[in-house]
Amino acid sequence: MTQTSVIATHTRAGVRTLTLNRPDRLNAANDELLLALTDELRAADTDSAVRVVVITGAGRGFCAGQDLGDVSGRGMTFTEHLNATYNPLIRTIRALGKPVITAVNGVAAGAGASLALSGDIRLWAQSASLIEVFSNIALVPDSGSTWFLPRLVGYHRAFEMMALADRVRADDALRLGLCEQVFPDDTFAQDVQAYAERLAARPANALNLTKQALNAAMTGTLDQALDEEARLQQLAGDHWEHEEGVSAFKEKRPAQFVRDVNSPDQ
Ligand code: LHQ
Repeated sequence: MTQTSVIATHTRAGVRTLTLNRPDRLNAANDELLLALTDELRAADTDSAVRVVVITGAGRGFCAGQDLGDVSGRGMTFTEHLNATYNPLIRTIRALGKPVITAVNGVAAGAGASLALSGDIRLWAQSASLIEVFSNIALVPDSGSTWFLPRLVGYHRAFEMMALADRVRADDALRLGLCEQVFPDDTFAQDVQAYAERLAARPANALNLTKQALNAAMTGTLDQALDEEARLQQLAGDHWEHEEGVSAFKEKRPAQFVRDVNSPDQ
């Protein structure tokens, strides 16, 4: 376990867990936290021992959005602040060459809600909730909420959530497609780790290319998606993982997609 003041980090079985660590403030984000989290994500991306990244929160909150008591960003305009901190963080998550799980252990509000939605996989504790809280302080949803949310729930429900800032609880979040799984509070950390380890055993190169394909398809046409699939499929098919998957199928055994991290082609 390594620890800066704001992000606690530990790695187990190919899973790097980054824990937002300002529990007294429900992990509300200041610049230090946002920049440290972005740095940790970039480090995880280039570390061959890491196959999956988990972002979660310490204590009873996931992230309460911008720390409203911290004025460190206020030497800048709102636009400059977003461009310097939140936007690079969200872009880093979406571009990361490894799956990112947002493990939403408690309330996710404002930019914290955007962060919760930004993962490739979203796992919630039963007591977690999400609030598009921005309009309570007469701001516009940011950090990607205006992009993520209508794609998940449609324009009208997204607008309602943003305009009224009602709390969405886990059962509704699952029904609305804001998360993939809900786990009991008392086993949440273990359940997330087990889920992440299952993902870590999957073919890392193929998942990276799948993420690239889906990201491109989210903003493109069918023609573009077909071309991109054809391009990326070549990269997948040329990789040892594909050969291993086919061999395992023929030999009627489980595929072994995890090799020694020191292996040159890993
Ligand atoms: C907090 C916070 C917080 C500081 C709880 N700050 N202390 C981007 C760029 C530039 C500028 C502006 O914004 C943005 C993006 C954004 O994220 S804007 C949205 C900012 N976030 C909010 O407005 C959320 C404010 N918090 C809340 O509405 C509630 O705390 C929620 C609904 C999250 C949780 O409610 P409760 O479970 O009832 O907890 P609580 O309110 O009692 O909070 C516990 C403590 O955490 C409390 O401190 P205290 O010393 O009284 O125990 C809060 O003051 C503190 N806290 N959020 N964002």
